[in-house]
Amino acid sequence: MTNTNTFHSGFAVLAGLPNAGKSTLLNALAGGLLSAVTDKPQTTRQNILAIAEGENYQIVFVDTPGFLHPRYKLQQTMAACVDRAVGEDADVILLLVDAHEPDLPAHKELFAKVKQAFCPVYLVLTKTDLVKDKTILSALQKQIKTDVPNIEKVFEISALRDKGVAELKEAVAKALPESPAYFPPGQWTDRWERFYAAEFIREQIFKLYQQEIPYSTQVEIEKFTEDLGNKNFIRAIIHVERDGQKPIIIGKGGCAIAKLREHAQKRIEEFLGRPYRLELQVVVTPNWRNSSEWLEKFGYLEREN
Ligand SMILES: Nc1nc2c(ncn2[C@@H]2O[C@H](COP(=O)(O)OP(=O)(O)OP(=O)(O)O)[C@@H](O)[C@H]2O)c(=O)[nH]1
Ligand SMILES: [Mg+2]
Repeated sequence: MTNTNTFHSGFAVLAGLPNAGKSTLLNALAGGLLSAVTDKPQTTRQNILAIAEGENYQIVFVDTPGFLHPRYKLQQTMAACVDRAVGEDADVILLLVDAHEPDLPAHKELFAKVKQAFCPVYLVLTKTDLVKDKTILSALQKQIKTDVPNIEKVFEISALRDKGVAELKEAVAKALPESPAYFPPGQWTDRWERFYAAEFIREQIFKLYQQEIPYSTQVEIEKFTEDLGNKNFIRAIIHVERDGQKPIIIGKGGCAIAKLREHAQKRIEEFLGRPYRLELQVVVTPNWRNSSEWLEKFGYLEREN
Protein backbone atom coordinates (compact mmCIF):
# COMPACT_ATOMS: atom_id res chain seq x y z
CA MET A 1 0.00 0.00 0.00
CA THR A 2 1.82 3.18 1.13
CA ASN A 3 5.61 3.48 1.53
CA THR A 4 6.52 1.41 4.60
CA ASN A 5 8.70 4.16 6.08
CA THR A 6 6.02 6.77 6.13
CA PHE A 7 2.67 7.14 7.84
CA HIS A 8 -0.31 8.66 6.10
CA SER A 9 -3.33 10.13 7.79
CA GLY A 10 -6.15 12.53 7.03
CA PHE A 11 -9.81 13.18 6.47
CA ALA A 12 -11.85 11.59 3.68
CA VAL A 13 -15.18 13.38 3.43
CA LEU A 14 -18.25 11.62 2.02
CA ALA A 15 -20.51 14.20 0.36
CA GLY A 16 -23.66 13.80 -1.69
CA LEU A 17 -27.37 14.50 -1.87
CA PRO A 18 -29.71 13.10 0.80
CA ASN A 19 -30.13 9.34 0.38
CA ALA A 20 -27.04 8.94 -1.85
CA GLY A 21 -25.78 6.12 0.37
CA LYS A 22 -23.14 8.02 2.38
CA SER A 23 -23.83 6.46 5.77
CA THR A 24 -24.13 2.96 4.30
CA LEU A 25 -20.74 3.39 2.64
CA LEU A 26 -19.19 4.86 5.79
CA ASN A 27 -20.33 1.79 7.70
CA ALA A 28 -18.95 -0.53 5.03
CA LEU A 29 -15.60 1.31 5.00
CA ALA A 30 -15.35 1.27 8.78
CA GLY A 31 -16.66 -2.28 9.19
CA GLY A 32 -19.42 -1.47 11.71
CA LEU A 33 -22.92 0.00 11.91
CA LEU A 34 -21.72 3.35 13.22
CA SER A 35 -23.88 5.74 11.26
CA ALA A 36 -27.67 5.69 11.10
CA VAL A 37 -29.10 4.36 7.82
CA THR A 38 -32.72 4.53 6.72
CA ASP A 39 -34.58 4.70 3.43
CA LYS A 40 -35.66 8.29 4.18
CA PRO A 41 -33.60 11.30 3.08
CA GLN A 42 -31.97 13.58 5.67
CA THR A 43 -31.32 10.81 8.16
CA THR A 44 -27.85 12.13 9.01
CA ARG A 45 -27.90 15.54 10.71
CA GLN A 46 -24.28 15.99 11.81
CA ASN A 47 -20.80 15.04 10.65
CA ILE A 48 -19.91 11.62 12.00
CA LEU A 49 -16.39 10.25 12.01
CA ALA A 50 -15.34 6.65 11.51
CA ILE A 51 -11.67 5.83 11.82
CA ALA A 52 -10.09 3.06 9.74
CA GLU A 53 -6.54 1.91 10.39
CA GLY A 54 -3.88 0.04 8.49
CA GLU A 55 -0.23 -0.59 9.23
CA ASN A 56 0.89 2.67 7.63
CA TYR A 57 -2.24 4.76 7.60
CA GLN A 58 -5.18 6.08 9.54
CA ILE A 59 -8.17 7.27 7.51
CA VAL A 60 -10.75 9.45 9.21
CA PHE A 61 -13.91 9.02 7.15
CA VAL A 62 -16.41 11.83 7.62
CA ASP A 63 -20.10 11.14 7.01
CA THR A 64 -22.01 14.34 6.30
CA PRO A 65 -25.70 15.30 6.09
CA GLY A 66 -27.16 15.24 2.59
CA PHE A 67 -26.57 18.47 0.69
CA LEU A 68 -29.79 20.55 0.60
CA HIS A 69 -31.32 24.02 0.46
CA PRO A 70 -32.06 24.88 4.08
CA ARG A 71 -35.69 25.68 4.86
CA TYR A 72 -35.34 25.93 8.63
CA LYS A 73 -32.56 26.45 11.16
CA LEU A 74 -31.81 22.78 11.77
CA GLN A 75 -31.22 22.37 8.03
CA GLN A 76 -28.96 25.44 8.09
CA THR A 77 -26.79 23.68 10.65
CA MET A 78 -26.80 20.55 8.45
CA ALA A 79 -25.70 22.55 5.40
CA ALA A 80 -22.98 24.19 7.49
CA CYS A 81 -21.67 20.71 8.39
CA VAL A 82 -21.28 19.90 4.69
CA ASP A 83 -19.59 23.24 3.98
CA ARG A 84 -17.13 22.75 6.81
CA ALA A 85 -16.29 19.17 5.87
CA VAL A 86 -15.93 19.81 2.13
CA GLY A 87 -14.42 23.29 2.34
CA GLU A 88 -12.09 22.97 5.33
CA ASP A 89 -11.57 19.48 6.72
CA ALA A 90 -11.17 17.29 3.65
CA ASP A 91 -7.88 15.81 2.47
CA VAL A 92 -9.86 13.77 -0.04
CA ILE A 93 -13.46 14.32 -1.11
CA LEU A 94 -15.59 11.33 -2.02
CA LEU A 95 -18.41 12.70 -4.12
CA LEU A 96 -21.23 10.16 -3.95
CA VAL A 97 -23.84 10.02 -6.68
CA ASP A 98 -26.65 7.46 -6.62
CA ALA A 99 -26.11 5.61 -9.90
CA HIS A 100 -29.63 4.22 -9.84
CA GLU A 101 -31.40 7.59 -9.49
CA PRO A 102 -28.73 10.18 -10.29
CA ASP A 103 -30.86 13.35 -10.82
CA LEU A 104 -27.87 15.42 -11.98
CA PRO A 105 -29.68 18.81 -12.14
CA ALA A 106 -30.27 18.54 -8.38
CA HIS A 107 -26.48 18.26 -7.93
CA LYS A 108 -25.70 21.62 -9.53
CA GLU A 109 -24.71 23.47 -6.34
CA LEU A 110 -22.88 20.56 -4.79
CA PHE A 111 -20.89 20.05 -7.98
CA ALA A 112 -20.03 23.78 -8.02
CA LYS A 113 -18.74 23.51 -4.46
CA VAL A 114 -16.68 20.39 -5.08
CA LYS A 115 -15.24 21.90 -8.24
CA GLN A 116 -13.52 24.52 -6.09
CA ALA A 117 -11.85 21.98 -3.80
CA PHE A 118 -8.08 22.09 -3.39
CA CYS A 119 -7.82 18.40 -2.47
CA PRO A 120 -8.29 15.32 -4.68
CA VAL A 121 -11.87 14.49 -5.60
CA TYR A 122 -12.99 10.91 -6.24
CA LEU A 123 -16.37 10.26 -7.80
CA VAL A 124 -18.17 7.33 -6.19
CA LEU A 125 -21.16 5.93 -8.06
CA THR A 126 -23.27 4.18 -5.44
CA LYS A 127 -25.97 1.47 -5.47
CA THR A 128 -24.62 -0.08 -8.68
CA ASP A 129 -26.35 -3.35 -7.74
CA LEU A 130 -29.59 -1.62 -8.74
CA VAL A 131 -28.27 -0.69 -12.20
CA LYS A 132 -29.10 -3.40 -14.72
CA ASP A 133 -27.51 -1.81 -17.79
CA LYS A 134 -23.91 -1.15 -16.74
CA THR A 135 -23.21 0.98 -19.84
CA ILE A 136 -25.19 3.71 -18.08
CA LEU A 137 -22.34 4.00 -15.59
CA SER A 138 -19.73 5.18 -18.08
CA ALA A 139 -22.14 7.69 -19.61
CA LEU A 140 -22.93 8.98 -16.13
CA GLN A 141 -19.25 9.38 -15.25
CA LYS A 142 -18.64 11.31 -18.42
CA GLN A 143 -21.52 13.66 -17.75
CA ILE A 144 -20.47 14.34 -14.17
CA LYS A 145 -16.86 14.95 -15.21
CA THR A 146 -17.96 17.78 -17.49
CA ASP A 147 -19.42 19.52 -14.41
CA VAL A 148 -16.61 18.55 -12.05
CA PRO A 149 -13.46 18.37 -14.18
CA ASN A 150 -11.17 17.96 -11.14
CA ILE A 151 -12.43 14.41 -10.51
CA GLU A 152 -9.26 12.31 -10.35
CA LYS A 153 -10.67 8.82 -10.03
CA VAL A 154 -14.01 7.06 -10.34
CA PHE A 155 -15.27 4.12 -8.29
CA GLU A 156 -18.36 2.06 -8.95
CA ILE A 157 -19.55 0.51 -5.74
CA SER A 158 -22.32 -1.33 -4.00
CA ALA A 159 -21.92 -0.86 -0.27
CA LEU A 160 -24.78 -3.29 0.38
CA ARG A 161 -23.04 -6.06 -1.56
CA ASP A 162 -19.55 -4.97 -0.41
CA LYS A 163 -18.45 -4.43 -4.00
CA GLY A 164 -15.64 -1.98 -4.72
CA VAL A 165 -15.40 -0.89 -1.07
CA ALA A 166 -11.94 -2.34 -0.35
CA GLU A 167 -10.51 -0.81 -3.57
CA LEU A 168 -11.89 2.58 -2.61
CA LYS A 169 -10.40 2.37 0.86
CA GLU A 170 -7.00 1.43 -0.53
CA ALA A 171 -7.06 4.36 -2.95
CA VAL A 172 -8.02 6.78 -0.18
CA ALA A 173 -5.18 5.55 2.05
CA LYS A 174 -2.74 6.22 -0.78
CA ALA A 175 -4.09 9.70 -1.41
CA LEU A 176 -3.73 10.92 2.18
CA PRO A 177 -0.87 13.25 3.08
CA GLU A 178 2.10 12.09 5.11
CA SER A 179 1.06 12.86 8.68
CA PRO A 180 0.98 11.32 12.14
CA ALA A 181 -2.31 9.70 13.17
CA TYR A 182 -5.03 12.10 14.31
CA PHE A 183 -6.49 9.69 16.85
CA PRO A 184 -4.95 7.12 19.22
CA PRO A 185 -4.69 3.58 17.80
CA GLY A 186 -7.80 1.47 18.32
CA GLN A 187 -10.17 4.43 18.53
CA TRP A 188 -12.90 4.13 15.91
CA THR A 189 -15.01 7.22 16.48
CA ASP A 190 -14.84 10.62 18.15
CA ARG A 191 -18.28 10.43 19.78
CA TRP A 192 -19.44 9.26 23.19
CA GLU A 193 -21.69 6.22 23.61
CA ARG A 194 -24.62 8.40 24.63
CA PHE A 195 -24.46 10.18 21.28
CA TYR A 196 -24.94 6.84 19.53
CA ALA A 197 -27.76 5.90 21.84
CA ALA A 198 -29.64 9.06 20.80
CA GLU A 199 -28.70 8.58 17.16
CA PHE A 200 -30.00 4.99 17.05
CA ILE A 201 -33.29 5.89 18.73
CA ARG A 202 -33.68 8.58 16.07
CA GLU A 203 -32.76 6.03 13.39
CA GLN A 204 -35.58 3.77 14.54
CA ILE A 205 -37.99 6.72 14.57
CA PHE A 206 -37.03 7.35 10.93
CA LYS A 207 -37.73 3.71 10.17
CA LEU A 208 -41.01 3.33 12.04
CA TYR A 209 -42.81 6.66 11.53
CA GLN A 210 -43.87 8.46 8.38
CA GLN A 211 -44.28 11.92 6.86
CA GLU A 212 -43.25 14.85 9.08
CA ILE A 213 -42.77 12.84 12.29
CA PRO A 214 -39.10 11.84 11.83
CA TYR A 215 -38.17 15.36 10.75
CA SER A 216 -39.95 16.95 13.72
CA THR A 217 -38.24 14.68 16.22
CA GLN A 218 -35.13 15.07 18.32
CA VAL A 219 -33.83 12.60 20.88
CA GLU A 220 -32.13 13.75 24.04
CA ILE A 221 -30.46 11.39 26.47
CA GLU A 222 -31.41 12.39 29.97
CA LYS A 223 -29.70 9.58 31.86
CA PHE A 224 -27.12 7.05 30.73
CA THR A 225 -25.66 4.58 33.24
CA GLU A 226 -22.52 2.53 32.65
CA ASP A 227 -21.62 0.71 35.82
CA LEU A 228 -24.79 -1.10 36.91
CA GLY A 229 -24.05 -4.39 35.11
CA ASN A 230 -27.30 -5.99 33.97
CA LYS A 231 -29.26 -3.07 35.42
CA ASN A 232 -27.88 -0.41 33.08
CA PHE A 233 -30.51 1.90 31.69
CA ILE A 234 -30.94 4.81 29.32
CA ARG A 235 -33.64 7.41 29.81
CA ALA A 236 -34.35 9.37 26.65
CA ILE A 237 -36.67 12.23 25.86
CA ILE A 238 -38.24 12.34 22.42
CA HIS A 239 -38.93 15.95 21.53
CA VAL A 240 -41.66 16.64 18.99
CA GLU A 241 -42.77 20.01 17.69
CA ARG A 242 -46.56 19.93 18.02
CA ASP A 243 -49.17 18.58 20.45
CA GLY A 244 -50.72 16.44 17.71
CA GLN A 245 -47.45 14.57 17.14
CA LYS A 246 -47.23 13.18 20.67
CA PRO A 247 -50.16 10.72 20.32
CA ILE A 248 -48.73 9.58 16.97
CA ILE A 249 -45.40 8.68 18.56
CA ILE A 250 -47.19 6.88 21.39
CA GLY A 251 -49.78 5.12 19.22
CA LYS A 252 -53.02 3.39 20.25
CA GLY A 253 -52.63 2.00 23.74
CA GLY A 254 -48.91 2.82 23.57
CA CYS A 255 -48.22 0.17 20.93
CA ALA A 256 -46.18 2.40 18.61
CA ILE A 257 -43.81 3.60 21.31
CA ALA A 258 -43.51 0.07 22.69
CA LYS A 259 -42.34 -1.11 19.27
CA LEU A 260 -39.94 1.83 19.00
CA ARG A 261 -38.54 1.05 22.42
CA GLU A 262 -38.02 -2.60 21.54
CA HIS A 263 -36.27 -1.86 18.22
CA ALA A 264 -34.11 0.96 19.58
CA GLN A 265 -33.07 -1.02 22.64
CA LYS A 266 -32.00 -3.93 20.45
CA ARG A 267 -29.99 -1.64 18.17
CA ILE A 268 -28.26 0.05 21.14
CA GLU A 269 -27.49 -3.27 22.82
CA GLU A 270 -26.00 -4.67 19.64
CA PHE A 271 -23.85 -1.59 19.20
CA LEU A 272 -22.66 -1.26 22.79
CA GLY A 273 -22.33 -5.01 23.32
CA ARG A 274 -24.10 -5.03 26.69
CA PRO A 275 -27.69 -5.13 27.97
CA TYR A 276 -29.59 -1.90 28.49
CA ARG A 277 -33.08 -1.04 29.58
CA LEU A 278 -34.44 1.83 27.52
CA GLU A 279 -37.02 4.25 28.89
CA LEU A 280 -38.69 6.74 26.55
CA GLN A 281 -40.69 9.85 27.26
CA VAL A 282 -42.33 12.16 24.71
CA VAL A 283 -42.25 15.92 25.25
CA VAL A 284 -43.64 18.72 23.07
CA THR A 285 -40.96 21.34 22.45
CA PRO A 286 -42.61 23.81 20.08
CA ASN A 287 -40.57 24.91 17.09
CA TRP A 288 -37.27 23.43 18.32
CA ARG A 289 -36.03 23.08 14.71
CA ASN A 290 -36.03 26.86 14.37
CA SER A 291 -34.79 27.75 17.83
CA SER A 292 -31.09 28.62 18.22
CA GLU A 293 -31.39 27.92 21.92
CA TRP A 294 -32.69 24.37 21.42
CA LEU A 295 -30.35 23.63 18.53
CA GLU A 296 -27.45 24.67 20.74
CA LYS A 297 -28.73 22.52 23.60
CA PHE A 298 -29.02 19.52 21.24
CA GLY A 299 -25.47 20.05 19.97
CA TYR A 300 -26.33 21.16 16.43
CA LEU A 301 -25.13 24.70 16.95
CA GLU A 302 -21.92 25.99 18.49
CA ARG A 303 -22.54 28.13 21.53
CA GLU A 304 -22.59 31.82 20.61
CA ASN A 305 -20.44 33.93 22.93
N1 LIG B 1 -29.45 -1.32 -3.25
C1 LIG B 1 -28.63 -0.54 -2.54
N2 LIG B 1 -29.14 0.32 -1.66
C2 LIG B 1 -28.28 1.10 -0.96
C3 LIG B 1 -26.87 1.03 -1.14
N3 LIG B 1 -26.31 1.95 -0.33
C4 LIG B 1 -27.33 2.54 0.34
N4 LIG B 1 -28.52 2.03 -0.03
C5 LIG B 1 -29.85 2.40 0.49
O1 LIG B 1 -30.10 3.77 0.27
C6 LIG B 1 -30.86 4.33 1.35
C7 LIG B 1 -30.15 5.54 1.92
O2 LIG B 1 -28.93 5.13 2.49
P1 LIG B 1 -28.11 6.04 3.51
O3 LIG B 1 -26.78 5.41 3.69
O4 LIG B 1 -28.92 6.33 4.73
O5 LIG B 1 -27.98 7.38 2.64
P2 LIG B 1 -27.35 8.78 3.10
O6 LIG B 1 -26.68 9.35 1.90
O7 LIG B 1 -26.52 8.62 4.32
O8 LIG B 1 -28.68 9.60 3.42
P3 LIG B 1 -28.85 10.93 4.35
O9 LIG B 1 -28.18 10.69 5.66
O10 LIG B 1 -30.33 11.02 4.49
O11 LIG B 1 -28.26 12.06 3.57
C8 LIG B 1 -31.02 3.18 2.37
O12 LIG B 1 -32.29 2.61 2.18
C9 LIG B 1 -29.92 2.22 2.01
O13 LIG B 1 -30.21 0.87 2.34
C10 LIG B 1 -26.37 0.07 -2.09
O14 LIG B 1 -25.16 -0.09 -2.30
N5 LIG B 1 -27.29 -0.67 -2.76
MG1 LIG C 1 -26.67 9.48 6.16
